[in-house]
Amino acid sequence: MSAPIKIYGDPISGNCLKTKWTADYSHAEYEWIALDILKGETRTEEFLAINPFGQIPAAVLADGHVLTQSNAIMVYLAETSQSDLLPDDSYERAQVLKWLFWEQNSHEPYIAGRRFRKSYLGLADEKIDPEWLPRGNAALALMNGTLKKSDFLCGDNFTLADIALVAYTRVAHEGGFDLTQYPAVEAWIARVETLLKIDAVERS
Ligand SMILES: N[C@@H](CCC(=O)N[C@@H](CS)C(=O)NCC(=O)O)C(=O)O
Repeated sequence: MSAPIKIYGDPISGNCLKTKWTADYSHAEYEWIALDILKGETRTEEFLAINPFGQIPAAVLADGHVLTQSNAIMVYLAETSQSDLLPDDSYERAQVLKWLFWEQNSHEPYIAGRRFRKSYLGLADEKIDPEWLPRGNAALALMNGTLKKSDFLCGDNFTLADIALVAYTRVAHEGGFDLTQYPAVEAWIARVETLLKIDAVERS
């Protein structure tokens, strides 16, 4: 029997959790190898030999190939499992990919970026790019508009888009975002947490 996939990750990172939740939901066999970002464990010689970019998540497949970028790992896990997280229809599949690209381009840089600087580096607001708050809020408003019309980002079906976006959205308050302004997003977070069987985050 081939060795399971190894996933290097840190649970403080939404990018890493996306891959873990996709693997769990898809019943993929994998080994989670915990690294501590704050202790610099992604920059050791040993880890740089796996991912020269020094970032997690990183997956080492059974054949030894290395796969990086959270959303690429999620796609791989969905495609190699029996899960229905990635539709077969080309248009519907492209809709899921659209949200994955948007997440990395227009959501994660601002929402995860502010969260890391405020909650993990302890930086004051003045030390954080002032554009990030309005840009993060614009992303949340766009999601709220979509989720007023459907239960999930791609309509009635739960897909990789929801896993990718929920990771940092559910902890956006740690970056100074007020999720109560986005009730459709809050309701969707609860739906997705239930499907993923993960505990709700305390936001009060
Ligand atoms: N676009 C990449 C981002 C990866 C990334 O920024 N990883 C962060 C954690 S979220 C990291 O490894 N930081 C540690 C470092 O740069 O040393 C992805 O989606 O996987």
